[in-house]
Amino acid sequence: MKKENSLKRVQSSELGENEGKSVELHGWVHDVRLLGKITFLIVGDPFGYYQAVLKGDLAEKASNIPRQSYVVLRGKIVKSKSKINPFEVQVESLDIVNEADKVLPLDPASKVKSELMTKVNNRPLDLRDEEERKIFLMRADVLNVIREFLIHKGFIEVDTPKIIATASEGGAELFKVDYFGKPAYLAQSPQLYKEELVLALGRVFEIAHYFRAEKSNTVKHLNEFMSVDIESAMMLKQDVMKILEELIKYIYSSLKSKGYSLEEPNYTFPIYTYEEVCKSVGVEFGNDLTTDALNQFGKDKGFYFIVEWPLSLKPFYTMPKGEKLSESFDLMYKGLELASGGQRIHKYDLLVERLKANNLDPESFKEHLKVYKWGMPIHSGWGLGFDRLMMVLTGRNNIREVVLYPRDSRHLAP
Ligand code: AMO
Repeated sequence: MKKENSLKRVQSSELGENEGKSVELHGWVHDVRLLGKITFLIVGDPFGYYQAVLKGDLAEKASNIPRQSYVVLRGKIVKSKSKINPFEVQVESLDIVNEADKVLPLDPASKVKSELMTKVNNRPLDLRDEEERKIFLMRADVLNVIREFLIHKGFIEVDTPKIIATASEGGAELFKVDYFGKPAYLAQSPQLYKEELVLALGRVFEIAHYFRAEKSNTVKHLNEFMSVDIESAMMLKQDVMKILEELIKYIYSSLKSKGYSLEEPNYTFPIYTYEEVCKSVGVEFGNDLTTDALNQFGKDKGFYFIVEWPLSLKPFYTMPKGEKLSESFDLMYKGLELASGGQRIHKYDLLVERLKANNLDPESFKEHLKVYKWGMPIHSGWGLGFDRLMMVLTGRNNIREVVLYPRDSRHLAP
């Protein structure tokens, strides 16, 4: 019978506390370095790297291991002069548990970065590169921080359906699905549900994936993206703008205290009206602000708001402000739109009027409209593009760099 191995299994971050002990270590071969009769393996695990020193037959065996192979080492932990870890392993036994192919689609140990789509198409291997892994560890940290902030502010996390019967953001851009012979769609946003839920829950938030069938291939659009949405009863536009600004600042300060190096936005986010932006970049009132116009306007700015958009440019549920304008806002970072929101219509008749003005049939919204006859409160909210926020936090220029498996109109795999 095989004898059970009784050695303690330790990870790269636990070497110091186990100095002088014989232990078992797992990991992937990041690099192989030969020096005379000694082989040095640089081994990685999800928590860092360590150096393993092999002599004699073991040195010979280790010298041919393809990089990225998964190995199990047993040996003694001693102090090291290596830069990657102050401790190293003097190896007594080596199992090559899972040998990697000699030629891999990308080399995570290389200083030269692969093409973006090579990285995306081979994501698990790409993540063995510490720099890439850090982006996604940060993503997880940011999600936790957002939840912490919103829960502290009294928001309740909800989860609403992603297969829906009616469009929430207008008719275009919808992915159609066959729902047992009847047409249905993938949700573009949680808009209608989050508004309905404030009727009784007051403050709600949802963090989820949404789907938009836009064909355009840009560095800031995906067909499946993640959004952080809030909606609150008894709040006006300026109240939810304040929450958004506080949230952004809280994310920066929390990340800093977790050791990320970031420059905090220690300023009050400036507010510009849509009209001011139009005048500044020569866009005619009523036209949408193009990427070029926004890049021009935002080039020397950080975070800022654009408020009072024309009603005609905002979805049907947006509260009008006078004849032509709306109680709406976008949060921008330089030329990039990060979030949009505002006050919503809470009156049944006005909502029906606005649906018609947008060429939408109130009949197909009847399940939603009925809620507005049950004492719908004044309410406001926003949707924050989480992937775009990650672009800003990591300083990456392409949304595909901060999404594990991005979906655009050209790529469905992997
Ligand atoms: P909007 O359509 O502006 O508003 O979307 C909100 C935010 O989501 C992000 N976003 C996207 N990110 C990546 N790829 C896309 N295709 C994409 N589309 C949108 C953007 C955008 O600012 N219901 C409203 C929000 C609200 O008023 O509460 C809505 O969906 O960062």
